[in-house]
Amino acid sequence: MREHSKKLSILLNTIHRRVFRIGPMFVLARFRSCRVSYSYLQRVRQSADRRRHQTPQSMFQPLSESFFEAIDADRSVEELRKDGISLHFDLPPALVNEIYNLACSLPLQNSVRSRPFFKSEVTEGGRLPDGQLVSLGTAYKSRKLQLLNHECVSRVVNDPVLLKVVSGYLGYWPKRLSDLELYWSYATGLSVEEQMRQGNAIDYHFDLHGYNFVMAAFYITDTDRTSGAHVMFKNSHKKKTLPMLFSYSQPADVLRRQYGSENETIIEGKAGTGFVMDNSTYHRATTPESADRLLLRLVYT
Ligand SMILES: O=C(O)CCC(=O)C(=O)O
Ligand SMILES: [Fe+2]
Repeated sequence: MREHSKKLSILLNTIHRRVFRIGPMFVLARFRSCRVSYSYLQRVRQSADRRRHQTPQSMFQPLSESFFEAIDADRSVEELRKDGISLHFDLPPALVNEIYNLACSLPLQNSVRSRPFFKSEVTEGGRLPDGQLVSLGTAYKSRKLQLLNHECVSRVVNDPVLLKVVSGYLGYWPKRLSDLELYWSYATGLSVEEQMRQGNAIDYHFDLHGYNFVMAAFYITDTDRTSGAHVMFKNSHKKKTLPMLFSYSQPADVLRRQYGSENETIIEGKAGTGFVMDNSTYHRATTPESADRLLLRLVYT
């Protein structure tokens, strides 16, 4: 019975994590063809607005300077189309420091704990002073857009080159962020089941965030395969089988057969390392073992 309720709790947590707005989107956005049609409609709508001198409804204000001047936006969009990922969106150390300090100063939350806590209270192994082990700690978990009030975050969100890549890939000017997260993944030694129950996405899955969406993610701490690196399958934004389209996660061996093990890509890098990814690809976090990981993650829709 306990085993049953534990499994149910993992399932509910997974659904909660992945499903933002239940509705037709929940079915339609799984199909690439629907996402492409949605892009087309948005593009038509936005050009009609422009003809009427109306600016598209959007929460983004591109800044004049970019952190990513070295990025060739067209090439990056091509990489996203082909592989589902584009690398080298790296943040400068001073900004990484600011974001790190922000994550140390904000109250953190976790889905299995009602009381917020601070980074300074978490000791080795993800242990809080009352003995509870936490595998995740998210800033502003219930009102994540509040992160935009912090310039170090809003400067990344409104980066002109990033927005150019995002709009180039989506095919229209993004309207809003469907997710904005700054979170620690702690090296706890907790079981896979418990980490998943706490919301750590360590199983291969694809996300659904509205009819069309794309993610940018930045490591704020040095991250390698022992400290929570993100892993994804290149090309897996295409060619999902019907059973894949209608399930949450898939075992690695199924994905290796479908997309080729040479496409399983682990993203490692120093603090600041960033990438843009179509998060309809199969992807997952890995369990941090040697160090805690801090990640800033934006999903544009
Ligand atoms: O933490 C990560 O690296 C992945 C997170 C993720 O895939 C998700 O929250 O859907
Ligand atoms: Fe995900």
